[in-house]
Parts: sequence; structure tokens; C-alpha cells
Amino acid sequence: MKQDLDPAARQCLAVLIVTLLSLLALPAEAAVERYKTESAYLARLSQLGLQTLTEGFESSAWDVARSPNINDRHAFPQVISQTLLWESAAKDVWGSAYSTKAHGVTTNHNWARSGLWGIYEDHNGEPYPTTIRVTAPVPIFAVGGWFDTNPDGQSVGFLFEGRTTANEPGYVLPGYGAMYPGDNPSFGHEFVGIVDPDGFTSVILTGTLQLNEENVLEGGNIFGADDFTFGIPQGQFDYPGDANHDGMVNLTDLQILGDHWQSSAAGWTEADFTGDNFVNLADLQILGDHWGHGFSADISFDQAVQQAGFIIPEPACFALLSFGLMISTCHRPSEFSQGLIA
Ligand SMILES: [Ca+2]
Ligand SMILES: [Ca+2]
Ligand SMILES: [Ca+2]
Repeated sequence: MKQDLDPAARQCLAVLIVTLLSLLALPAEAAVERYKTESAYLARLSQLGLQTLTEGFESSAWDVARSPNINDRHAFPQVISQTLLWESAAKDVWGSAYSTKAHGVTTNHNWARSGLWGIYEDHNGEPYPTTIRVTAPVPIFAVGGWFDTNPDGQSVGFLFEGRTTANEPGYVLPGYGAMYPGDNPSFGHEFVGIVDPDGFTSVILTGTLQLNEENVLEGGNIFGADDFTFGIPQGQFDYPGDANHDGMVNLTDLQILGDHWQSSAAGWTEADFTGDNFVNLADLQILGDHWGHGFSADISFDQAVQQAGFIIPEPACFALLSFGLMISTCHRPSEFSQGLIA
């Protein structure tokens, strides 16, 4: 005898089957990717639609951690720059049993690849390997930078604390996390980058670590680094006024704003800071309000505007003056000038 399911039961069954199928179709954890050339790494970030955040340790966020020479060292346990937190993780990884000295991150000229400063970890003379943790407030997807080991010829890598799985060429260090070796022996600065499509909120920059037969961690080394690029989610790290995402609100951003003045199809990188797709006084006001962020502004915003040759349309004068601009050129041209003349 045939027993048809009633419509309600049939619907239930259908829902159950669809649910099971969708569970089976869930994507596996995406593989972590490693890059040894910066161009391939940057191309991948672009392909993934990630925004880039660069860190070259030149901005004033790092002024508290400058070590011009061996006798004039200023290391800080933690430095926050562009919303990323950089800190010494040496004692966390290697243990603190025999050390009471302060460890911290700092910058000097020796480790710079560009500009004046590169990062290193200061151990107050103690023989800890370099172990620097970078933490983000929201998941980010990639970290890459230029590493220089001392002595030359060693390689660095990335440790993701607490992870119990890893894909090739990564491996799990029980009790520590997932280790992804750079395998890029460093003679001078060499690039190593890593992309994790699943995202991460912290990563430790360190040597290519292993556990030896006695279950003791080894493989650390001493290095400095510079010119990092992080792959971050679009829009998450937008600092008001920082059109080009370099962590500073300065002439470059003002130039960008001038270049796109009165554009009606602008995004953040064209200096639309309000999100209305227009570049206008509201955006200029935001830039002015945050002028000097991330760098030591040696000229004021109004000086910069004057120097840049802004000619403000008449109705705008009042608005600008209302936030303290001393614009001497509030005369009659009805159009904004062709932006900025540097
Ligand atoms: Ca630098
Ligand atoms: Ca900027
Ligand atoms: Ca706008």
C-alpha cells in the first residue's frame, strides 16, 4: 500500500534535505597563502578586493619609539599606529622566567629600508629572539613586509597563536599555534607576505620556529623590518581626512581633495569623507579638523591651503572662516580653482 507523505511532512523533508546539502557545501577553511615577492602579494590583495594599509614607521605615531643610536634608545611595550597595535611578544613566546627587564618595540636607522626608520624589538641587551605581535581591532587578511636578519641568511615567518590547524607550508607548534615559515633567507631586506582569507586579529612576526626533540622552541633570530603592507577590509580603517590611507592627514590628502573638488562620483580615496559621493566643503572641513594627524604638522592647515593656492568660492568663505581658516583669497571666482598648485 502506498503511503504518501502529507504536504506538511513533505515540506519538512524538503527543508531538511536542503539544510543537509547546504551544510555539505560549506566551504572548507581557506588555505593560508605565502608570498615571497611583494608584487605578487599586492596583486593578490587587489584580487581579493582588500584595502591596503602601509606602515613605514615614519609617522609621528612612532615618535615615542625612536632609537637614534645605541646609547639613546626609547622602546615602548606597545605602540599604536593607524589603529594597529605593535608590541613586544618575546616574553610571551619565550618565557619571562629569567628576565625582569622591559622589552619593547622601537625604530632606528639601521633597519630602515625606506625613509629614516625601521622597526625592531629592544630587549635591554638580553638575548631574546625578535618576536613582535601586531594586533588589529577587526579581522584583517594579510600581512607582508621587508625583513632583514642579523646575521644575514636567516628566515622569518608568522606565528598565529592558538591555532591548532595549518596548511602547507605551515605547521602546528603544539602549545604555540600555527607557524608559517617565510623560507626567504634574508640578505638585506627581503619581502615575505602572507594572506589568510579567513582573517586574523593578531600575528607574531618571528623566526622560523620549531620544537626540537626535547620539546624546546628554537629557530628564533634577530631582525628588523620596514615597509609593511596589510590587507584590511574596505572602509574599516578609514581615518577622517586620510584619503590615501597612509595614516597621515597632510598635503597629499589636501591635494587629492583639490583634484576631485566638486566631483559627484567620489569615494574615500577621492576625498569624499562624508560618504555622499560629493567632494565639497563638508569634506574639506573634515580634513581641516583632522589636519596633522599622524605626522608632525610643521605648517597649519590654513597655511597649507594658502600655500596650495586654494581659491574658495565666495559663499564658502564664511564656512571656512567659521572653522578658523585665514583665507586671504576670498574673492569672486565663481568656480573652485583647478585645485592646488604646489
Ligand atoms: Ca621606514
Ligand atoms: Ca594621508
Ligand atoms: Ca562628501
